[in-house]
Amino acid sequence: MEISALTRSVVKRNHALICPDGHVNSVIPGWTNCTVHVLINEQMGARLCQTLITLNPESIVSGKTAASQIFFYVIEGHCTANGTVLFAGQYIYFPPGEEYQIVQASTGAQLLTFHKVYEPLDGYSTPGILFGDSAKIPGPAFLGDPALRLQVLLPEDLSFDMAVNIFTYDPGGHLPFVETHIMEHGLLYLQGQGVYMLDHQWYPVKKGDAIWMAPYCQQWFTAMGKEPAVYIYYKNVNRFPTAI
Ligand code: UGY
Ligand code: MN
Repeated sequence: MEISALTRSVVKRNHALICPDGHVNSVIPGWTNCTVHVLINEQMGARLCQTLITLNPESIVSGKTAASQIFFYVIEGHCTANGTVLFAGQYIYFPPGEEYQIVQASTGAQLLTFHKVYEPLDGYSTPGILFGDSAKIPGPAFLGDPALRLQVLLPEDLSFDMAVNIFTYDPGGHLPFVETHIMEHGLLYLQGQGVYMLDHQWYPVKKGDAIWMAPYCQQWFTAMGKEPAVYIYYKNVNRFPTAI
């Protein structure tokens, strides 16, 4: 029998692991007939928001982006976003001030969102709405290791202040060193399993788990099991690092 008083989820000062067993629904105005789990937000100390939305044919996810841009990624099933049909692995990015509407979803379709307040940059215009397909994004070896592949889903130009990447690790593949960096991450496992080291604590992780890493949360991962481990993650990029 499962013991309901146990979970792998933790919420710490500079990182969190949120596993599906702890999910509780939120009601979001404008997002109707769907189930929403807010996995990461500023209440934790984060400067991004990450949600997981489960849809059905009656679902409507609509609104207008305000200060924050929103990135939607289809994890499973299909839906129609601003008139374009999106299948698993496809995504749409909305900059601030844009109306979005997601309808006609398949039963059980799942969407991941990343939200970040947009920081304009002198000399660069705000990006436009962007559709993409992860199947068409190349996945070169990461730092020369063919066991790790990194796909970069958003253009790497300075008008963007956030990156969304998909990282694939063959079993046994691992980050080449413990990362210690200013950038923050929000992450969702799409496949497989492994062990994450966060701030010198070790966590077994698997498909469906979400992780928040604050700036300077030390991080390392190794993939285990019989299939590649895959996660999609957010990173703030391309802006001046300090107000000092
Ligand atoms: O982009 C990154 O910082 C990435 N290598 N971090 C991570 O996967 N934890
Ligand atoms: Mn990192």
